[in-house]
Amino acid sequence: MKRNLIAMALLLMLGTSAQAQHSKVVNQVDFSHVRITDTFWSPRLDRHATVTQPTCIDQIENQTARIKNFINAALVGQPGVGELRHSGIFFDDSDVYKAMEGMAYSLINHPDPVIEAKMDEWIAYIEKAQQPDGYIDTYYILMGLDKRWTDMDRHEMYCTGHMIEAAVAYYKATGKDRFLKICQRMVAHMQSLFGPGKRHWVPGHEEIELALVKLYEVTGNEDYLDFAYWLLEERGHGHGIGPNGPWNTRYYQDSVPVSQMKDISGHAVRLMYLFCGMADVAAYRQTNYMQALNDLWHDVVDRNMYVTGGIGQTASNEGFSEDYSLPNATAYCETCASIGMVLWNHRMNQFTGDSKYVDIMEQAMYNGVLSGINLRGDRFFYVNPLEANGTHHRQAWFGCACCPSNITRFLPSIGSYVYGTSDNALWVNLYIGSEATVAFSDGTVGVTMQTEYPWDGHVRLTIGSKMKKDLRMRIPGWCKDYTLTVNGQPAGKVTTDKGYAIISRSWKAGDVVELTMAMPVERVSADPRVKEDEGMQAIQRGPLVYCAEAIDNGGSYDDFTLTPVTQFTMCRMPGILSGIAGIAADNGRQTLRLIPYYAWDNREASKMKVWIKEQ
Ligand code: FUB
Ligand code: ZN
Repeated sequence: MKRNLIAMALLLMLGTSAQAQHSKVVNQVDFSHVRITDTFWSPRLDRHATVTQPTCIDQIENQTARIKNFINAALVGQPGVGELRHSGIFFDDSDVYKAMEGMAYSLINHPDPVIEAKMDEWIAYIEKAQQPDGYIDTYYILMGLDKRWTDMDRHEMYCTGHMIEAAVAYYKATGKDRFLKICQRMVAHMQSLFGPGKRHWVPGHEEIELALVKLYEVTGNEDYLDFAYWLLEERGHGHGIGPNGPWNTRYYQDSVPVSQMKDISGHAVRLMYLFCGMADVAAYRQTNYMQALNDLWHDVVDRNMYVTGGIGQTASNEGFSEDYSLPNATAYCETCASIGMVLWNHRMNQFTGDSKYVDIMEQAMYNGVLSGINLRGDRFFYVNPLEANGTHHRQAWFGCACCPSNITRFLPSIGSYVYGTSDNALWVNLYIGSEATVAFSDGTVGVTMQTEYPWDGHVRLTIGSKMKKDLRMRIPGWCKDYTLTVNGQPAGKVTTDKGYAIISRSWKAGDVVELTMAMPVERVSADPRVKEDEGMQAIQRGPLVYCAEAIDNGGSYDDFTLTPVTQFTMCRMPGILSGIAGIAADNGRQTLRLIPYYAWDNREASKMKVWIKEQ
């Protein structure tokens, strides 16, 4: 007892918070139970299935050697086979896996035997390329297995992580476990080399950690969880030395143990995946990770995030620079980093039940992520600046194709972000038309959502069966005024908690909840410490950030100034840019026409800016 008191006093003196296992407050309703039926998203998912996915498959299979690498890797060492070399970048396997993850999600909204057969075909190539000891990475199989596991930044575990994510998605979508077994053999190989009492290893690019937790969750094998935890704990102890000498520990997020991280640094995508892995492990192990992530969230969001939800200011490190330094024209804002923001903030919401994380998730999703793909679905941005001179355009593919393959896996996964459950409540996080089957420990409930969001703030939710749960509807941070009704009558006693409006009652089949959120045009100012945005404002409506393109504005593009009397008119334009709501800003002398940021660079080349001069 006395010893405990001394230990507690020491902890208090050191200011170290006690370790804890953090149960999730909100559980995800998995994509496999949510069918999207939405006026904004469904056409995008259709285009994903008919254009984006075939584009990625074609790039992976025909235009580049990504599948060929697997086929060739299976031939290495076979009698009569000459020298074979790897083609492309050393982590190109990850694009195959990310595309496969997207194909698996896509099967929910677009069941397609051809896509499932394509996945089976690719899984067979992967299986054949897998080495007898379980190793699979086409770069090293083709370039020399003697060199494998010699360079911590060569992404072997990164590729494995993406393979696991694809296999888990495929298993959930189809019930088939062949791909999972390939992953399990590779992980067993890694566990034979690395771990307590074996070799140290600090993956240069995080990803494996979050994937191992997914593998644990579908298999129940705690060894995967232990391995994920061990890999996280390897950081910050000087183990991450590559063959060419000490690496830049801040770039690799390896300068202090992860639970002691106080500020963000380095490569933005790596950091997001690290934070996801930390949150995932925190659900099952005693750690300080959630306390650390809470502080780190403020460092990302309050000091280093663009209004589009994009992160990563500089190209040189594909990541962070100085706090409050947010240049617009040279913003990096990699599409993958915005996807990382969605993944991480979703997890933060699950642990806290706080809607401020969904606000950021939504901000990144509707702006920084969506801008990463054109409206036709066949061109991609890697870098998403907030100002452009007319020469920055989306491309069909990239040598380093992390962003196209990330967006093709992200889009069809959106079903996983809409709803949540806890013992006592159904949570509605995103307003996306959908039909869901939500499982609680005491039964399942069907839910239908109809909405014109993000163009309109009206949402209609129909409960499909008896339900004795609270209904928690997220009130977005941007929303200052809303009404809630049940079956056409005022909802009665509505309490609020952490950004959710809560209706407690016994629900019966057919009950209809209507949420109406006022969605005026808002003028947004940056933190005064952001010098690049001084004297300027951005325009936002609902979750969408707007921008001006020169092609819509003639002389107003350069001259227009927002004045105190500027009036805004919103106008639905069904035929323009796949149907948008445009905004006209009228200061009495000139008019500036604005379109959603995600829709820029879909017409002829044009200058673009998000921040507009203010008087
Ligand atoms: O290194 C793998 C991926 O390629 C990173 O996440 C991206 O930033 C790009 O460098
Ligand atoms: Zn990327």
